[in-house]
Amino acid sequence: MSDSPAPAENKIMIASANPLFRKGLEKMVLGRYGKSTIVRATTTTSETLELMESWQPDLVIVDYDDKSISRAEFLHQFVAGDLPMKVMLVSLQASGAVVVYDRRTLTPAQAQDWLSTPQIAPQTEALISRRSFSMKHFVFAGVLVLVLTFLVDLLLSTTRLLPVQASLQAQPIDRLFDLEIIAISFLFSLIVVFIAYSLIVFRRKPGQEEDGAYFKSNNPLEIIWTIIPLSAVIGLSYFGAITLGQTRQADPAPLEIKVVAGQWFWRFEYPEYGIVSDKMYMPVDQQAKLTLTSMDVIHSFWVPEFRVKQDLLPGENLVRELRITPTLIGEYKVRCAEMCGTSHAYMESPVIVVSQTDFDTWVQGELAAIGTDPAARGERWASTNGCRSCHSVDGTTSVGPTWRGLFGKTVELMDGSFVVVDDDYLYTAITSPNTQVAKDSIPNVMPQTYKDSLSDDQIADIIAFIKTLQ
Ligand code: HEC
Ligand SMILES: [Cu+2]
Repeated sequence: MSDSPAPAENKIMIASANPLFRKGLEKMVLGRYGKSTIVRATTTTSETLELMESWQPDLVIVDYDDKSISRAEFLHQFVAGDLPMKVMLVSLQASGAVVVYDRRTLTPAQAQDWLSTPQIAPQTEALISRRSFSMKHFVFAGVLVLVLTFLVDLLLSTTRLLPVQASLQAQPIDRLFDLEIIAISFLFSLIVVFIAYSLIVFRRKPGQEEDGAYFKSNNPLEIIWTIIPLSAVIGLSYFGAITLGQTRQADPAPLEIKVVAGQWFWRFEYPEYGIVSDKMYMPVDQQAKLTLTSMDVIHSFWVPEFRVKQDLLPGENLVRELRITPTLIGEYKVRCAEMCGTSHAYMESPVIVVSQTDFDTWVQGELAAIGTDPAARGERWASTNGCRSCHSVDGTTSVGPTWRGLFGKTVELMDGSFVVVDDDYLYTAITSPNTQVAKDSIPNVMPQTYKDSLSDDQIADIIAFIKTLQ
């Protein structure tokens, strides 16, 4: 509205079917121009046209949002007349936008604007310039996303997230990791850049009261943001399946190793050589075919440097297989990657990758050790079968009773009877642990499976070993 203190107009007509609009404007106009101004209001097209003709107002204020005043008819009469008159279009929906037309200067283009465009003419231009302005924002933010993706990827791939790569099977897995790290860097950058950009560039500046535009739906955008993630997920599962296939490729002549896990030990058997060990020795560059099984609960075989991982399940029909071709000589550790009880965290054993010659030397050494006296063999069986994780040989009590001084001792059983520990007692205690349980011991903790997994010779060797612990 004009700021001039003495307006030429004194006959003002307000055309709107909306009573709030009429009342509000009338109050404003009277308050501003004083009692000398006459205000009249109309509510329909015909009423408006008639009064415009008969009363000849100086200024007509039209409610632009009101569809009950026909714009075409009104404009026709306004352009056709020749008495000086001003028209003010007020749109409350378009944030109170106001356009003023003067009968003497109204051009056909202006009339066209008014009739066809939903927005008032000067705003259309602003809208167009705002749109190219927002394209500029997208291009700029897009470049920032790419730069940040590159930097985050660089950071993630130079910080050593993964331990050294020590097997053939690790190579395709690491390629998949590389791909995923790029995807992670991109998604991270996409979100962070757009949030930070909006917070900084589109923050509310002082004096700015407008809300942003409201979008209800955008089909192309929704189709795009469904198709892109869908194809990304399908693509990743495709690469995942290929990678899985590559890690399972079988060599014709692998070294067979039987891996047995139990609470809480690992046992490695080499059937080709008749060796049982609590350390896993592997010759470099030769594929090992591991067959894995558990004596009690579910465990999981995981050497991070080899990348591959496999659960060990109890039960003969649930034996699992894993192929590993070590490529780097060194000492690693297998750890249990499945929560399996109180000592789960300590369920680690050495995994030693050596040259073929060193492997042969180790095999010879193991075979020689088996040949010596029974007690020495028994000591080996006790450690390779995990007895030592529950029984100490130095007198300290751990999960089970110590073996020190056990042979020849008089033991009080749960039923109150007394027995002297001899060969028979030990044999029964190993093969059927719940038959005779010492008074202050807990039944059902010691595995019940040694009767099947140990030969009678091995049990005799262990008993010979226990006898030496006096
Ligand atoms: C998970 C822990 C655990 C493992 C592994 C384990 N034991 Fe035991 N063992 C026990 C517990 C607990 C007892 C006492 C309760 C019982 O007799 O069942 C026990 C009792 C025994 C006894 C009788 C001791 C006594 O004082 O009466 C002998 C002998 C024995 N174990 C030998 C072995 C041998 C040999 C192995 C390996 C082949 C082995 N244990 C593995 C927990 C274990
Ligand atoms: Cu475990």
